[in-house]
Amino acid sequence: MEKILVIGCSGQIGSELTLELRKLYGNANVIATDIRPAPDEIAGTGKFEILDVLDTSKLQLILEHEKITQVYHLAAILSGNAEKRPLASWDINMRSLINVLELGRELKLKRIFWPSSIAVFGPTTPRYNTPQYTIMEPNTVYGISKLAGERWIEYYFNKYGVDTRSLRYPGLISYKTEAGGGTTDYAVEIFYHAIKTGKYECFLGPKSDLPMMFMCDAIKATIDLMEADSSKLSLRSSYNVAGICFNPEQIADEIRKHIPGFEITYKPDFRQAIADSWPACIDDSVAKKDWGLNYEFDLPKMTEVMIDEIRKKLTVS
Ligand code: NAD
Ligand code: AKB
Repeated sequence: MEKILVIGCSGQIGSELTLELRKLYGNANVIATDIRPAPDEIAGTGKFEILDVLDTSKLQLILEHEKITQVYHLAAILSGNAEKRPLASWDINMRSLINVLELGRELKLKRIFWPSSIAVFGPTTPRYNTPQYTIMEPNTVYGISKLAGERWIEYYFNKYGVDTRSLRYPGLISYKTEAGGGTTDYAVEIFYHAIKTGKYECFLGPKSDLPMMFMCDAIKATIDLMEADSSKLSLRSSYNVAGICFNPEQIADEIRKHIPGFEITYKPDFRQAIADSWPACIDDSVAKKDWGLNYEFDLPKMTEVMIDEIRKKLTVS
């Protein structure tokens, strides 16, 4: 019987992943934690505890008391916010991971999921069809922490046999919970502005191609990777995940098919330099070959669902 701990359950990914894990493993077998309160759907369907992942003693207590077998460690400071507080973000991103890995080793946890990001790549990486193995010289504190994290999870697998698994998520797009301070957040914000006001001022320029992925596909990929037979995994750093590649101009065109008068203007800020340093689209053939990564959502299908669901959400509230 698996007993799962989610760290960072109140964020963009955690708020959906926790509920999906509860569907699969049972409400009582998925313990949700975050440094801030959980959304009602999570607090109302199973156990939730406030946890600062830097608090090693409390983390250990929960892992032991709940007899946890698997951890999904999602707590992190994302790219945009990390640039505003570089050292504090490095501390949270790295120390939290080491805490989880060390306890994973000591308590012999069965499996640990920790997400990496396309931010591990940098301006010297080939921008198109970015290979799984390539030049990696990230120039953001977030990207540096993700690249270091990838090295650490691989190290714990090789040296101590801790079963670590990871995906290099692209920008994730969802309608349930707001994005948490990243560079790809425009692709979520744009829908709320389009529906509420018919206008959006984008903080990236029109041609900023980036890899993105709809949350349903991201959750499925995460669980598929965690359930894959260990013998199928040829790498223990982090798998490239491509999703869909588009830029602000292209998503605006797609939104206009549903909201004809939608207007987009551009006022790039500090996040433009971050976006320019990341791949435009990446090669995820290794994940496809190893454990069958696949997607359901392209840009038109994702746009349709986002608009329908956000409209419903705004009408209810
Ligand atoms: P988010 O910011 O929405 O959520 C992170 C959660 O972690 C928040 O609820 C926050 O309260 C919590 N947290 C922060 N500090 C904490 C601490 N000290 N102790 C406990 N909880 C703490 O982020 P997200 O988008 O859900 O991302 C989750 C993970 O996925 C992160 O590692 C992120 O780097 C990675 N990722 C996300 C994306 C994306 O587009 N969302 C893309 C690539 C990688
Ligand atoms: C961010 O923009 O920081 C995240 C990511 C791609 O890691 N969405």
